[in-house]
Amino acid sequence: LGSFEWSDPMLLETQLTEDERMLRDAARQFATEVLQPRVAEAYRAESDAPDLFPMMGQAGLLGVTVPEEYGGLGANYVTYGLVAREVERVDSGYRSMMSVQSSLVMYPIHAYGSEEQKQKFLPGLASGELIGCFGLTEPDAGSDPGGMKTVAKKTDGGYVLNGAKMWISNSPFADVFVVWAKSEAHDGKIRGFVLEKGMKGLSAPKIGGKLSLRASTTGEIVMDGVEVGEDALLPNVQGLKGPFGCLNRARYGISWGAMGAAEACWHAARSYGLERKQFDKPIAGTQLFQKKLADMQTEIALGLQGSLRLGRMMDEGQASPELVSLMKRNNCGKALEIARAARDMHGGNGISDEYPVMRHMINLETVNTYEGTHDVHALILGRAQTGIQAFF
Ligand code: TGC
Ligand code: FAD
Repeated sequence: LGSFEWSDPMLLETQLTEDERMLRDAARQFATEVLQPRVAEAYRAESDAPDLFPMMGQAGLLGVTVPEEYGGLGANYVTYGLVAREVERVDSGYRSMMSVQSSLVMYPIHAYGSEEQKQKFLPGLASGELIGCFGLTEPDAGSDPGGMKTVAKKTDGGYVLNGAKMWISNSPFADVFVVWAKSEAHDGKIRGFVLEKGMKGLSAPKIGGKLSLRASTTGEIVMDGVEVGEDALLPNVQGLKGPFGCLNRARYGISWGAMGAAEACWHAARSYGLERKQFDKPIAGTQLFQKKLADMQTEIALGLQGSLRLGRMMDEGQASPELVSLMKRNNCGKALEIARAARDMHGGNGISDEYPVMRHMINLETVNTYEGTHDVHALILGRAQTGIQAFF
């Protein structure tokens, strides 16, 4: 038998290609040198960070899977997941900024957009010169986006949009708004529209007072008679499968990202336990402490391995939306449990922002909720194995 690598029991490292490792290492360097030094203050101040987008763009973190001809990296989904893991090791909010831009804005423009829309928006989004947001959730339609009230009415040369979106990452400083609305001209079917900052009737007030994901800016999108031309419509998709096609990619990335946050908490708890002494010995030398470390190690090793397998299946075109739900749900739920345990293992210091554990823990409350709550993904999996939908 081989030797045991405590921090990588499944030898994930050996399952990656040289290119994947190289792009992962670049993301790790960016996360360590640029994101890590600013996160504690950004979180405390709940500050906006539009300046991070060009830096992320330059580091190749935006549009990892988008083809190079549109400014992306043209890399595979495994690489995208590895990047999410590195960024979320620092903070879930930073990963949010990155994954909304890549999976929820660049992906739909690339997959469903016209050639003109791709040429117009993708290079700027890849460089971070443009910032994007994705408006699906509404005040009265969260887990059930099919209940949205935003409507697009046909005009002579295009559409007029009315409605409001809620809890939208990046919206207060976004330049490009991918929004989903029921289009009267298409039998009330859900269609995607690309709106631009400055359009008359379009505003995006910030939501303040968030106790979670404070390093990421969240806002509303208010559309009060926003008039757009035909060229704002994403021509190549209709129905809920449009937004869900984007969510499949983002949820997959979150499954990796949540494990990055969990790893940060696990490593912090281990180091803290080796240094902190009580009853004349390191607390890492107690049975209860070691049991918690063993549980963390096990869940993270299994979670990462699951995400890698899902990433390979995505790259081979074999992944199902239900498997994405399984991994998003499992890894978010497990990461949250790990962060809560790590917070406890730090004792009183665990509540201080000098240590990362409580910040990760509170962030993971959001990560466990957005892109489909833990329970909604259970219902997706329950339906897939019984054939009975239990949503209503
Ligand atoms: P249902 O009847 O199941 O499906 C309606 C149509 O959609 C298709 N579809 C999918 N297509 C591709 N991928 C998927 N994952 C799909 N899921 C569904 C389906 O095939 C069907 O197509 P068609 O052609 O037959 O019409 O829909 P339902 O209304 O019963 O939905 C139920 C449910 C619970 C599955 C769904 O609504 C759901 O997943 N709810 C969760 C909502 C959610 O995830 N919202 C995310 C908002 S965005 C966000 O949170 C970004 S945070 C990002 C960040 O900051 O990082
Ligand atoms: P609800 O749907 O009202 O759910 C409340 C509770 O009821 C949950 O526990 C849920 O599991 C449960 N529940 C709901 N339905 C059922 C059911 N049928 N059976 C059993 N239990 C049920 N959205 C975007 O579109 N774009 C974004 O960029 C974005 N960013 C976000 C950023 C942050 C910080 C946050 C907090 C949210 C963001 N969201 C975004 C919204 C997010 O996707 C929603 O909050 C999420 O989908 C849940 O919807 P909701 O908040 O309306 O909760």
